[in-house]
Amino acid sequence: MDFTAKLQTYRQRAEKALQEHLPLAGTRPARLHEAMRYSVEAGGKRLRPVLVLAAADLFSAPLFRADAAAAAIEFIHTYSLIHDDLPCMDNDDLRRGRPTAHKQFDEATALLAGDALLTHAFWKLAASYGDEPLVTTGLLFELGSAAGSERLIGGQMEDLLAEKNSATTPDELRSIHLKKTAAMIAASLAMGGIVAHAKREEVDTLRQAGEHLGLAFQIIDDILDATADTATLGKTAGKDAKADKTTYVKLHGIKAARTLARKESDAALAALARLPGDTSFLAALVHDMAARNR
Ligand code: GRG
Repeated sequence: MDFTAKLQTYRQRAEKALQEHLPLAGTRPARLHEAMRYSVEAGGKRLRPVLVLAAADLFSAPLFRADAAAAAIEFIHTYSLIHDDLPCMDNDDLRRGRPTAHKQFDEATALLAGDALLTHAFWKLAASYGDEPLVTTGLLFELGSAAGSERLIGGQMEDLLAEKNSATTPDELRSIHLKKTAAMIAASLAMGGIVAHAKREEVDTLRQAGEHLGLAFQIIDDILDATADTATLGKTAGKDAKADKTTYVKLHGIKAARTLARKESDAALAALARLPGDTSFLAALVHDMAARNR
């Protein structure tokens, strides 16, 4: 298996799916649709859509069936980044190597572009899988639960509260990151399985693998914030220490954080090994994310 070539193929497919499912440029109101496209087209690693496609592929779904699900999760992820960057949250100027949406447009437009991407994701799922009501329900359930008040948004709320609480414990931090970061990564793998009609237990295993991968991903994110530079990351580096934020690095130090990341990556690999079929691409992706520098 040529990992780099396969990753490239999935990424290209994800880019096409995003284009196919974004509203056309010039749709009225043009400013709103421009802002939605600006943030989506800024790129990024496309980890979540790649996971949807790779999980669907693992269960031999025709890949075009996974395109709308891959686009939908990236729309939600992008909305969460736009809102996270707003002055009322992280107040950041740089994202995906470009000025953040509220810098490029204005705060109200950025807020609305995020809202619109969030809503658009669910509309696209409902519109794309109408011929398979069980798949539609499964996807809406998975994404709604991952992105809602008990996981992505709840994790963001708890993260904001923890910023002001220097007594955050390692268990509390793990729980925040399970919600804020790992839920969407877990949902990506599960949605690929759902599109491909994987069995319920297999979807559960995909979700478990995703949770561990998501935790490893977040720990690496904390390490990169402390060790990498802004140009490489495409977003402001060193923000956590500046805000004295509770992170894996602050709680455990860089060396122990790396060990924890390895532990979560290993648990993700163990979950993948319980799945049928050739999981070598997903396993290589777990290794690649652990070794990433952005
Ligand atoms: C505002 C509802 C709401 C949620 C915000 C995504 C998020 C939650 C905050 C962004 C800050 C952050 C460090 C989140 C943890 C998840 C994470 C590492 C997001 C960045 O994902 P990448 O690295 O980004 O996959 P790209 O740009 O590559 O897609």
